[in-house]
Amino acid sequence: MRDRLEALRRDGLAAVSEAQDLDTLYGVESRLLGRTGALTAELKGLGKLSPEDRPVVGKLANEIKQALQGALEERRTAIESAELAADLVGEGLDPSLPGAPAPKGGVHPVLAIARELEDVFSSMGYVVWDGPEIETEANNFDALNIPADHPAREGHDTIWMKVEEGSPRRCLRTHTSPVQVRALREFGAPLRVIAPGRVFRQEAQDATHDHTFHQMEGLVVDKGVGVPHMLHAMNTLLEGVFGRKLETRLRPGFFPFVEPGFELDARCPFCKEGCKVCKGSTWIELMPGGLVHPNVLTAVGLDPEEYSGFAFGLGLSRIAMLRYGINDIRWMMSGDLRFLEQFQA
Ligand code: FA5
Repeated sequence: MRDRLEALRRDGLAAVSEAQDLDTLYGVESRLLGRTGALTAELKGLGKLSPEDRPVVGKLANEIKQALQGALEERRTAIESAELAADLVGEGLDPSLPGAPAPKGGVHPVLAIARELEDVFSSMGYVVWDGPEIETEANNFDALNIPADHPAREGHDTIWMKVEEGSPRRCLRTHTSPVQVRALREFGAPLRVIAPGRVFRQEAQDATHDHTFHQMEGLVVDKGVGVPHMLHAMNTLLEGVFGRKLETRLRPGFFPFVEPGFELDARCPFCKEGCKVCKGSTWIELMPGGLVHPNVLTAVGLDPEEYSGFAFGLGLSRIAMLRYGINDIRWMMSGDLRFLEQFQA
């Protein structure tokens, strides 16, 4: 029996290595190891051996079975790889053909403008800073001199987070102004900073109002800073975006964190006599600003006798509308590819 087993090993391994395709290999496998295969038959005959021979011959038979199984597996992998390689260079495939074009991404119009402005302001020594979108009530309102019962808190139509009872309140930031507070605490004065970012308000939507939109805060605090510095920064910003002077107007505006406060409006580019974008006025409210209120400086530990500053809050989404001639702000956050694909990089 031992001789028969050795012959089985020799012939079996030879048959495996000679097989050129998977069908032949499968035939060899079933002739050797199948239910009626040669080795299976030998294994069945083990019971007839003497108790002394059985373990020795049994061990040999198992070794041969494993050797054959290993060789079969190795040969199967080799044949499969060879078949794949043959397919790849066969008639079916022309590797010199260009592939299917991958869809190209673009930069969202709001991000494109934010990046341009970051370049303009960085070159003037401004730091680009960011804050979290979930903000504390203290930073979003208190440190900005907005009293607890002030209508400005309601006016922002704040979206409040659920917090455990007794914990400080948190909200989705309603403006980028809390980054003024964060940056002043981080860097102290003198400081020049801009902070582009996403803000949220529970707001009825229309062509110029969305519940989620982008602003860019600007802040300069130093000794002897005044309104002319602010106007220079605002005009530099608009020229940076539009590459030319825009027709603008400045009017008084009220924000608890500035004194005096202003509103900078730009002439509506969509009409001459009033439309749904400018709501008939021919002006679009773009950028409020003013001189930093002494209470804000005090809240971050600065002496308002020593330092002064200006801040502005640009409506980035609205600037993008003007720049690209988009007549409805709701396109910006719509995620609609027909809109976005127009802004390929
Ligand atoms: C503010 O948010 C102040 N934090 C701005 C500020 C900063 C004032 C620093 C003074 C000093 P306001 O709520 O007006 O202000 O919003 C600023 C700009 O954001 C607006 O001029 C407008 O361009 C844009 N904006 C306001 N609400 C919306 C909205 N719902 N959708 C799109 N843009 C909006």
